Amino acid sequence: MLLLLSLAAGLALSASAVTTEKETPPSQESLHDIQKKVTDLWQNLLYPVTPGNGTEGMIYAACEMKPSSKIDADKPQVTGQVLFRQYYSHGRLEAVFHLDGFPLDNNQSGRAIHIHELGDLSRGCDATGGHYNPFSVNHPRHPGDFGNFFPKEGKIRKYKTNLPATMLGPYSIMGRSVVIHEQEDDMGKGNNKASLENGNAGKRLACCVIGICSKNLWEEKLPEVTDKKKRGLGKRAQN
Ligand SMILES: [Cu+2]
Ligand SMILES: [Zn+2]
Repeated sequence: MLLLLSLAAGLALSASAVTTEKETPPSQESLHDIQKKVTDLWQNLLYPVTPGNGTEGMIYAACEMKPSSKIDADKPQVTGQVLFRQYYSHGRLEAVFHLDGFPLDNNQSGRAIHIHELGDLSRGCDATGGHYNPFSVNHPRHPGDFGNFFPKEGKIRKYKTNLPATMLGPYSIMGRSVVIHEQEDDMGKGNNKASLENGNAGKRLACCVIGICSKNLWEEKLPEVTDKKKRGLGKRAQN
């Protein structure tokens, strides 16, 4: 009898708990908790990089630049790396551009660098598609529109922070490509259709696919691109 009574009481309690749940909208805390669980799920699905494995919650990616097989031999043969890193789960993307193979003349035009939609290098850089444009906006508001880079002594050495692209979640740039163009990006001011799609940056000199990496390359290249004295650029601000 006692057992029956306690069972009945238990049922009544759980019934009232169900009723309360139905009537109360989810709290801010539980919404935040759900959001975190979804982000963690993405993280676990996409990256084998988790806090505690020596990266301190930072996610690293590398893109090993190779000249397009379709580019003429007299054009710059660009090699080097574009490196990315981002704190999980709410950090902003940072990038290191460490590229070689440009003419030694310092008065050459700027070179556009973008993230393109596809990580397919099968036809030189032509199979990488257009600019990665997950939100259907005009150039230069695509997340991977990095603007123009001006080589010095044949090199690009550049560190950028607070970039709008991301390595996390459904709009991750992982597995997509980075493309460097022969010409300067008109930043959407060219008064034609192509300007709002790709900045009229011309031929694709070189490209690469963005992939997960360890922190080793960052530790190697970051001091080199941030140490301006070592690069002989003095105090002059550079794009
Ligand atoms: Cu491009
Ligand atoms: Zn663009």
